[in-house]
Amino acid sequence: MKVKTACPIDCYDACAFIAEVGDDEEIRLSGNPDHPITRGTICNRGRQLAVRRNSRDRVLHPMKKHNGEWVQISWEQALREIAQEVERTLAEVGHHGILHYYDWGSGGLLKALNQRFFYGLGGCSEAIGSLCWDAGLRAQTYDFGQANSHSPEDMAEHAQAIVVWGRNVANTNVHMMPFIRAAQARGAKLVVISALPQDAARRADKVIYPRPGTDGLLALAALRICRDEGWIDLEFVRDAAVGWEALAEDLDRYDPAEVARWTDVPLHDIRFLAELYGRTAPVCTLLGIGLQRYAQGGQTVRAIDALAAATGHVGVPGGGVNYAQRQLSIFYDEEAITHRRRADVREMLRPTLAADIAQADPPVQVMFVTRSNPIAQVPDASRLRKAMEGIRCKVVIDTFMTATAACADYVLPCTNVLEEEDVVYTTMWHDCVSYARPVVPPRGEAKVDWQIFRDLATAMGRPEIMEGDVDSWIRAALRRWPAERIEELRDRGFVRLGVPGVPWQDKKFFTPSGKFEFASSLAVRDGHSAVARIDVERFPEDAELPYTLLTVHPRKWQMSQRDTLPEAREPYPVAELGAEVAADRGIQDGDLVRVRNARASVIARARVQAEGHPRVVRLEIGWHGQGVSLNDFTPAALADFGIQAALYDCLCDVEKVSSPHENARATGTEALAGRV
Ligand SMILES: Nc1nc2c(c(=O)[nH]1)N[C@H]1C(S)=C(S)[C@@H](COP(=O)(O)OP(=O)(O)OC[C@H]3O[C@@H](n4cnc5c(=O)[nH]c(N)nc54)[C@H](O)[C@@H]3O)O[C@H]1N2
Ligand SMILES: Nc1nc2c(c(=O)[nH]1)N[C@H]1C(S)=C(S)[C@@H](COP(=O)(O)OP(=O)(O)OC[C@H]3O[C@@H](n4cnc5c(=O)[nH]c(N)nc54)[C@H](O)[C@@H]3O)O[C@H]1N2
Ligand SMILES: [Mo]
Repeated sequence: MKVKTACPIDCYDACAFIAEVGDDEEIRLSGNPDHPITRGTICNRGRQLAVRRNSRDRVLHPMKKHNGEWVQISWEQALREIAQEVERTLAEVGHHGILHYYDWGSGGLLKALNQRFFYGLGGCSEAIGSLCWDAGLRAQTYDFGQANSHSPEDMAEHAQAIVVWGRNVANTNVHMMPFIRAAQARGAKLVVISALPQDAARRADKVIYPRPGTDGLLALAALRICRDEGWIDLEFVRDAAVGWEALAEDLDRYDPAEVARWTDVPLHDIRFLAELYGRTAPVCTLLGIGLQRYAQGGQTVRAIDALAAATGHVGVPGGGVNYAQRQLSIFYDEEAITHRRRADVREMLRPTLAADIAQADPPVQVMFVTRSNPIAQVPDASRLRKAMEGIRCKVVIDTFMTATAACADYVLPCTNVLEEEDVVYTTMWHDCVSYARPVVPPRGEAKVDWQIFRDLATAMGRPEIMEGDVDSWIRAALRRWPAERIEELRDRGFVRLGVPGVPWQDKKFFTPSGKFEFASSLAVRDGHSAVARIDVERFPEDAELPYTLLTVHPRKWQMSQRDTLPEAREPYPVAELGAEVAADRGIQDGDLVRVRNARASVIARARVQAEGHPRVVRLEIGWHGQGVSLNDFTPAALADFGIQAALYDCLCDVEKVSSPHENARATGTEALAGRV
């Protein structure tokens, strides 16, 4: 039997699946070949969803922690006890005493119904802001009015050069690669600018490895060269933009020779970049999320926007500064199913969650976690562990006993996407949306999230909060769609919404001036400089911690969702070390090393990298073991714009601890490593 369904993973690509079910509910997932973007191929993360569905380690029953041990309980008991905890909290401190922490572990539209339960109680405390991409979104809001991307086909057909700037395309956005290859086959050049070595660099005509967090300087120095050489699109800056003069004057701050020293990018490469943007047309920039996870991450994105805009690559086929795809929000009405506007919500910030919980008045008495694994993903995670200890009742809804679930009092088993009906609507890139339908029945006693909240509402005598059914909710949230389109979505398994493939072609922007804003009035309103500005004083320096630790997205799995992979059983994570780190510390491939900073330390297996910035250490996020989450290393600091965690402003040191031979005898890694 073949079923059309969809991948709900938080990702650029958002694949449409074909699922084939064999004996014993064995499931084989492949890509839907009709999908115009993902074209029948899927990645290992997608395939793992079938393995996760059938995994032995999956949580199949409601669990309660009793004297530190997990015991299986009935749904009836779980719901009754949790309902009592919620009611007690409402009576003692009111709805702000209930915290709902969620993220985008599933991109199903109906997952928003989780929020509806809490809004239906009158409100709650809720985590807002982003561990992901908010500084960059805000930067593009200042410049363009909204973060819009070109269609992949437009890039493939028209770009003369593609600059992959801080996006790990070959791993985090795999379906971009065929479009890049198509452009290259036409003769387009590929340039990769990355702090870390990247698979896509093998296909590149040019690779630049800047010091982490300094790309804004690089962009502004290149723009200064363009200004001095007269490589500016004068028509664009005069007719379609405001503030070019102010920025042009400000560029005097960025002497290319000095910038070369700060960024570790040779002067001739800064010149190369200037020539590329100044003298090639059109240039398509594919901007990643990584480079805005710094104290000046928002300014960095503005600097790159400015470079591309001033040299004439905005609003033209084959151009664009492609960071996110916000043209799609008009198609969905989440409010219609969540009713958030009626609720009284106390906001806490994802990047500083531990401190916000610790300071909360009234205090948080009950915490719910859905679609997320914050102990693995929130910066300075050990503080969050402590903050959670102070919360009377913690409920985690998930399919596995995650690092966060381990800190909970109740774990409630939810369905895997292959057991659900939903509209999967989150993509960070293209304009397709997919339909998920049940391929197999729920395993064990698992229930879909909305059903868990409906049952909880019923246990509280408040069933009206979760009134409705799948069909009526989908029609309400998609109420702006013609009815035929919903039918098409169900029949084909996906639809293409059809947004402009070349945003801003009419040179009308969503900014207050209606133009591209090199000088932004909204930035000034928010307390920032009017024009993109990078301040070298704000780059972190610490003589004791000479290297930058980048805890980036894993190649083979999605964030912490690695339970079904062999890596999950490895006692040591792999630390990829830049060439200077290895040379300074006398480390060779395969050595066991200690990576440490003031917050944490971990024993890792070294892999020395010839490529990449030489003073960078890479650990793939989502690993946990030795009593640590890799986010024990990261600071709970905010980036400049929006509400964004500056996760990559993280310094560290590395030392060799023993040879691989001693590894076999290395016992008690807990004693060697841990939270400091
Ligand atoms: N395989 C896989 N794919 C994923 C995910 C996953 O977990 N695994 N997660 C999904 C999600 S949630 C997201 S947000 C996206 C993220 O997708 P990406 O933006 O591609 O990945 P990140 O891990 O956020 O950022 C890492 C990249 O940023 C670069 N980088 C870091 N700092 C700098 C810098 O200062 N300058 C420059 N030039 N480059 C820098 C690194 O070299 C690396 O290539 O991926 C999605 N896709
Ligand atoms: N140090 C560091 N930290 C980071 C990042 C980084 O690059 N470095 N990246 C950040 C980014 S970009 C992001 S997006 C966040 C991601 O943060 P999270 O979204 O918390 O990441 P995951 O580890 O994927 O955890 C998702 C959890 O949701 C569960 N889940 C999946 N589907 C469902 C469902 O339908 N219902 C329920 N109830 N649960 C479900 C999964 O089993 C998994 O345990 O992490 C951020 N944290
Ligand atoms: Mo993300």
